[in-house]
Order: sequence, then structure tokens, then C-alpha cells
Amino acid sequence: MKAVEGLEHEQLKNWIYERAKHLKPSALHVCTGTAEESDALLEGLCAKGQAIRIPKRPGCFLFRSDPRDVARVESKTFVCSQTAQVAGVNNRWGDPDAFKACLERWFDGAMQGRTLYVVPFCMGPIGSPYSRIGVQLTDSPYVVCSMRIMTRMGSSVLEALGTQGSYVACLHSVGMPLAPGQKDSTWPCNPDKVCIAHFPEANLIYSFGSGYGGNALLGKKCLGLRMASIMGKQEGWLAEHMLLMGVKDPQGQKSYIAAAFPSACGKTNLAMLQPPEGMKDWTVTTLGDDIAWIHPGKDGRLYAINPETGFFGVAPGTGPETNPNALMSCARNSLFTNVALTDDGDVWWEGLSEPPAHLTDWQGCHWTPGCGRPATHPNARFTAPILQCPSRDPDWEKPVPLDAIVFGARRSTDVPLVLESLNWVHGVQLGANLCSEQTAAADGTVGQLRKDPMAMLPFCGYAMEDYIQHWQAIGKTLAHPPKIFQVNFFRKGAYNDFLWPGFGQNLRVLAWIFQRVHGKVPAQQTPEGLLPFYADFPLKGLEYSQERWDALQRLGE
Ligand code: OXD
Ligand code: MN
Repeated sequence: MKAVEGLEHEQLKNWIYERAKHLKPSALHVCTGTAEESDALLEGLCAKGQAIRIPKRPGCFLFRSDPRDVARVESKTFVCSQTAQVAGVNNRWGDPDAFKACLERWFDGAMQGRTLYVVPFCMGPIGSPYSRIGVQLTDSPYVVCSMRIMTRMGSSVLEALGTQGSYVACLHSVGMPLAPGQKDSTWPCNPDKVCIAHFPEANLIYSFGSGYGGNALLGKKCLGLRMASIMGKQEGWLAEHMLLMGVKDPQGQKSYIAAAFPSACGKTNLAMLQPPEGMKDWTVTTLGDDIAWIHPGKDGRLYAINPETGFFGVAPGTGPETNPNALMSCARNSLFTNVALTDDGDVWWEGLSEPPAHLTDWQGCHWTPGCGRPATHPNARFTAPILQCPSRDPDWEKPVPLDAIVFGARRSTDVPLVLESLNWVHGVQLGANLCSEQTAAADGTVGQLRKDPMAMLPFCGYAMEDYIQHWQAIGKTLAHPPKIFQVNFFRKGAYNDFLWPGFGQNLRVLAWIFQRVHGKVPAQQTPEGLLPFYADFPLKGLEYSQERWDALQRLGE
């Protein structure tokens, strides 16, 4: 227990002592957040066969998860508020006392044979009034190294916490204690006993059994969205599943846009978009790709920050054509999970390049093109620091004023490329009615259409009807609300082909949004919303017929 003796925050120190007694780890380590610390942990993981160094990418490592632990497990994620009504039908509710009692039993001795890492982390810049601190206890060094990329993590956060600061207590175990002499697995986890439980009244998160992504990096979906959405409701702000980006027109005028899309629907690609031919005089900058915390400002506008410091991006489909900025972001100092390994010591995934003649797939097996299975898991990820992103906005750590909010989803039918809401109330309604075809980012049936209000169905920590009402209430306080738009980059035509080219060409949609925000183009008023005229839409440099446009923009079937 020596490791915690120096802690000045008595209550935190006591919590760690008490937890350590219960978890029974063989060692305890308070994370400093330095590069040396992370290097040593990664070195140790390689020595145990739990990570593989990628010779072609300095500071990069590959992890292969247990095939049963590959995505967020929504069916095992709970909000344990005092009453079920508070959690709403959108959440799986758990009685707080019963869940705590059960999880306490699971956590008893759960870290035997492992090290308990104390991970102090800050969502948002340290010292900002918009930021929130968490302290995660975990027995996964992979989680520690990932948290160091994704959040501000380590001693500076403990300093900011001081002697009395408040924090969200996050307890995580992979749920696989080791008996003396027992050989560890390459990805310890306990898929039969997974539970991710949020206790909003106690400022507490418990996560057991999974080491993957949003189940285990508790700053992200658990604190950054579920708990933060509850804080936002209480304190008058919004925590959203949104990318944050800047768009500058050829005249140098700049707007910030926040856009909500369900998981694995292209937020990272859009946030890092490279202007296509014909639009090279536009500039796109990246502030974040997954979460925006949005506050009303004194001037009646909305201001947003990205509380994270890295990208936990879906690897398959990320290539030099679709997202060169993401590739540069993960060229070094990055972690890869469930991607393939080339024979010459690089990572590979579908969509990166032509497949090599031979690979080691995400499960460590031989793979050749045409063998009948993908080399990477569809939810394989790269974890990369935002500081390495070439399109990073110079103001990415500051709150930025929003000119537009975009709601998007994956819809093969019915929904047009872009539509502007008539006003805030209508825009919120559009967001509330968002439906999307499910992806591999979570358990469930890929392709199935589900309602996903504001792309927050898996992440809103309280009742959806109260959340929508909160959005409407916030709107009432804004003298200068951002305009709200709905987009769909995934509509298909008669031959099951995508009607819109997507990726870099999506800048055309953003440019139209930009022009609408600045009153530069008219729109066609319909009862459903405001639609672009073909003649005004920025299509220069792209051959796109009026006929195809009409099919793309048609409202409904
Ligand atoms: C994510 C997700 O990892 O939404 O961002 O699943
Ligand atoms: Mn996400």
C-alpha cells in the first residue's frame, strides 16, 4: 500500500485502500501518465505474449482480444439509478442495492495475481470549468495505456484534484483472477460474467468481465456520455455522441460544426475529411471524433469541447483514400486491436490497401486472400493521440461556438442526403426520430434498423423523454442557436449502389450547411424541412446528374 501513501486526497486514499483490500491484487501502482510508464507496461505485455510490437510503426503495438470480447455489450450495460423511471425504458435498469451487492461479490478477490492500477484521468482540459475528473481502478495494463492516449491521465490530474476535489469513482476488472502459478491468457476477460453498471447518485461506475473499448475505458462512454449526460441535465448542458470540426470557406470564414452519428457510421472520417478535387480551397479541421460536451454561453450561443485526447477509431475501411489523416494519426505511438499482421511487421485491415499474399489474421491464424473470412474483426480499432492528427484544429482544447448541429444515420432508403430543420424545436424532433441500421460496434444484429435518438440510444444515462425535453429546454435559453440539419450519406439506388460517393465528397454537404448558416444560398421550403436546390448545391468538380440528385434527395421511398 506504499504506492498510495503520498496521496493528499484522504477520501480517495481511503477508497483505494478499501477497494484494494477487497480486490486483493498482488501489487498496486498509481499511474503517473508518463511515456516511460506506458513504455514499460507495453514492454511487459509483449514479454507475456499479450501484445506484439509493430516493427514498422514506432511505439505501436497489436492486441488480439478474446473472440468473445470484441465490442460494447449493450445487453450487459445498466443504469442503476434510484428508480427505474429515472433510467427510462431506453436503459436497462438495475436496482442499485442489488447490483452493488452482486458486483461486490464478483469483485471480491477479482484482482488476485494481478496489479491494481490507479488511473486518475480528466475529461476535458485540466482546470477547465467544463472538465470532469474520474479515477479508474483497473487490473488491465492495456486499459491503462489506452486511457493515457484517450484522456489527460496521471499525476497532473491528482494535483488538480487536490485534497478535496470530486471525481467519478470507476472500478474495472477483467474478472479473471490468477491463482499462484496459473498461466495468464493473452487477453484476460470473463465473457460469461460481464456487467457495466452506472450508479449516478453515488458518482460510481462498476465494470466487470470485459477488457474491450467502451466496456473498459470508463472515461469514454460511461463517464463521457452516460454519467455526463446526467450531469448535463442537472447542470444545464449537453453531453453528446458527436464529432466536432471546423470548416473554413475559400474567403477564410470559419464555422464549427458538431455532428451526431451512431457508432461506426463515419464520424472519424467526417471529422478528418480531406477536401476533394474542386474544393481544395476549403479547409477542414478536427477537434474530436466521438464526444462533444456542449454548454450555453453568456452570449446566447452554444459552446463545445471534446473531452477526449485521442481517437478510438474503427480500422476496417480506413484507407489512404477514405481517411489519410487517420492513417497519419496512427502511424506511431498507437495501439491496434484485432487487426491483422503482415509478414514484414506492419498492421493491415480491409480497406487499407490491396491484401498482401499472406497475413496473420486478428485471431493469430494464417490468412490468404480468398480464404473466405476477413483478416480483421469488423470492430477492430486503432487508438491514436489527437496530437498526431495533421488536421487537428489549433483551438482543439478550447470551447468553440457552434454554428450547426448535424444528425446523421445509416439509411439505405427513405432519408435524403441533407435537409435543414425549420427551427430548433423541429431540429430536435429530427434528432429524436433518428433511425439507423446497426453496425458491428455493439452486440446485436448488423443491418437491423433501430431507433437511435440523437445517436444516443446506448449512451443517454437517463430517460429519453426527459433528455429530449432537456434539449428543448436548452433551446429556449439560446438567443443564437445553431441551425440543425439531418444528413444521410448511405442511401442506395435501384442496383443496391450508394447514390452519394461519401467520404471527402461529404464536404459538399458541409459546404451547403456552411452557406445556409451564413445566409449565402436559398433553400426550398417543404413541410418536412428546407431542401437544397440542385442548381445551388456545391457540385463543382463532381459529375452528378439532376436525375441522380432527385433520387438522392427524394423524401421517403
Ligand atoms: C465507440 C462507439 O467506440 O461508439 O465510439 O462504439
Ligand atoms: Mn462512439
